[in-house]
Amino acid sequence: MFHFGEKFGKAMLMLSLFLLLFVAACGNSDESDEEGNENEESSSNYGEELEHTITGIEPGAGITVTTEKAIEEYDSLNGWTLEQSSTAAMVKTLEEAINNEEPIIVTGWNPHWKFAKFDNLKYLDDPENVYGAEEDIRTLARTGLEDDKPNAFKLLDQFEWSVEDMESIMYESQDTGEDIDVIAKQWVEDNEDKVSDWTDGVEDVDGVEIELVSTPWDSERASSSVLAEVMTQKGFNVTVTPVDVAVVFESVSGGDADATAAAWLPLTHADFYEDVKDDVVDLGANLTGAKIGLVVPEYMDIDSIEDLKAAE
Ligand code: PBE
Repeated sequence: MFHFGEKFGKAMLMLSLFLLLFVAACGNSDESDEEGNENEESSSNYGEELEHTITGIEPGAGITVTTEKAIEEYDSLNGWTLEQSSTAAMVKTLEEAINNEEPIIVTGWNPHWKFAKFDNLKYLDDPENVYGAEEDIRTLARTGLEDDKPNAFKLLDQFEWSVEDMESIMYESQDTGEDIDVIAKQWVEDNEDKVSDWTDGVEDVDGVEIELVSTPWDSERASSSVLAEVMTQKGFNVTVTPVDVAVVFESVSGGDADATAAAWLPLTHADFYEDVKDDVVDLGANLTGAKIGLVVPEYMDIDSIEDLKAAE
């Protein structure tokens, strides 16, 4: 009994020592794993958490096409997908993620009120320059417009304003719930100086028809509404039709529409523009300093598209 007891005791001692070492070893390896993740692969989990999905907007948008290019261009975006839906759905998903401090990557742009509503957003660096640094919003006219409707052409050519001008309309509409059209009319009334530069040398007309094409985003609803109001005051009979980006370029180059003030270049609408550039008249930028790219909340621990990890 005694011997057995002694042996049993020793065995128990060995067992508990073994267990102690085993547990300690496990604990240790857990810790070093976590540390390893934090130090070397801090961003690797976002891909898994997001199921390698970027939250996008409408299929017909320039930024959708550009983001498909980014996915091809960046090794770090290998195996990622762009989920296309609508701008409203993107903003809703973004808001939910921010409320829960969860990671999210959206296709984003300025001017847009999301940067005012959520003050913690940042663009991811784009070292391959797929999205470019700054975009212009240009006015394009159909060939022949200058001869057919010289006063319309002159006004469209002279139309230019700033990011702040455009945003003031977008923000106010967002804050008050009032339609962009109504706010744009008020903006025209309040900004006589700018408007008189646009209409300088433009003669009043009597019901000349003008067909503008535009896109359905708030930025372009603001510019088209302002232009339509100013042209209406000069006596034009203005129609604004919001269409897909592809249709904007087709209809101006084909002569079905007179002009658009909604061309984001040099990159956002590059593919659409390339196809028609010899068949449209480029009236230059009506706004400079626009931007597109991949946008994330600041609490995400990444700064560049290259910080993301390809899907395995
Ligand atoms: N946007 C806003 C549009 C143009 C205006 C950047 C979403 C796009 O075509 O991507």
